Amino acid sequence: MYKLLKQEGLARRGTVDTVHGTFQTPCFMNVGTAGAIKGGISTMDLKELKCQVELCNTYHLHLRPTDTVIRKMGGLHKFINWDRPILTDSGGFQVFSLAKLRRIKEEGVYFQSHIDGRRIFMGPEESMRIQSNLGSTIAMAFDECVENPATYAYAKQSCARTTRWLQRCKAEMARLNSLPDTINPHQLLFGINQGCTFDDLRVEHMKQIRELDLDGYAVGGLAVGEPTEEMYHVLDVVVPHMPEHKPRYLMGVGTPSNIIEGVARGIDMFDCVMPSRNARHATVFTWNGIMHLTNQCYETDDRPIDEHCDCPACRHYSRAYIRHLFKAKEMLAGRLAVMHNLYFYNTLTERIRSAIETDTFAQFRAEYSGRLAKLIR
Ligand code: PRF
Ligand code: ZN
Repeated sequence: MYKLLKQEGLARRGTVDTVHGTFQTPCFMNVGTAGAIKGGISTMDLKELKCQVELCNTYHLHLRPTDTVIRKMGGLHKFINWDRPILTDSGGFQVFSLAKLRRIKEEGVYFQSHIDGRRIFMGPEESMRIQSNLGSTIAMAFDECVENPATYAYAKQSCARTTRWLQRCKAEMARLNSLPDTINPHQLLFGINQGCTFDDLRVEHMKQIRELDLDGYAVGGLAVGEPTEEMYHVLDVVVPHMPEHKPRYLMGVGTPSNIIEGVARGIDMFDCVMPSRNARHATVFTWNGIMHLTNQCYETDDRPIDEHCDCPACRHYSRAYIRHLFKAKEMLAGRLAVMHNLYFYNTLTERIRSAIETDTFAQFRAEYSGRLAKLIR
């Protein structure tokens, strides 16, 4: 399933084959939480924006419109009209970040819906059944994303439980994939590494879960408030223990420079709400750094957001016009800015891929890792 095509240092250029087609890594997955990218972006738009994989959320789709409705509609791909890979997050993170009144037990998590307060239970089996009803390409294991900071003792017992949950996920996924009427009998399962910022817990947990021989491995529990250097340190420590011939996914990360630094440490897949969320607040990424489009200085600026960008917004509209749309609270403002940012992220990973192919990733990193993080006007 994962093919390693080329390596430069720890940075990997590869492909992931799935029933919904092959995607190229390093890859940025575009976040469509409830089955759509926020900002009014259609799946037709996504193809124009060079999106390879869409990420959707088990938690949100289970609450609304429910996975049974989506199953009746023929599965998530058909429902949202997207024929490329879809990765679904397990709910293990959203339950912890969104739900109210949660209680964690060995069997799973009891919580109240953030929409209507309804009492819900989700454990490893429930998460797998929901993701199987959705029929996504890649299902994520049900994990506990431990809050930062956490005590060593708590992180240790939580990791052990996440491992037991993973064993249950694997068994349930195998059962569901072999049922005669499964939407996607080739659904893949990725395990998730946890352990906060404790090096020995991270490594120990990674060693345990790699024994389960899953289709891919994610690093979870990062970008949850720890300093960036600590996140990079965890990657330095844990990535050498990840299987070489499986895709490696850093969950919920991050800024353009986080992505470059993640690739430099051996990560293949990323996802983040940052490009779409920031865009909706008029913050856009460019090859020279970050811009706030609502600044006065763009009032009569005839240039596109980025002069080196070929996205639909940059091909057709000026900074001055998009700034005006934001000021006038026109829906088109967010839509154009989201299109630009997603195109930027998808082009960033594309440029990273060609840099690794031509052994110029080190130069690319030196040139852009700092530059893309700067605020410009
Ligand atoms: N677990 C899951 N999803 C996630 C995370 C995690 O730890 C994170 C952490 N940044 C983002 N999304 N299941
Ligand atoms: Zn653009």
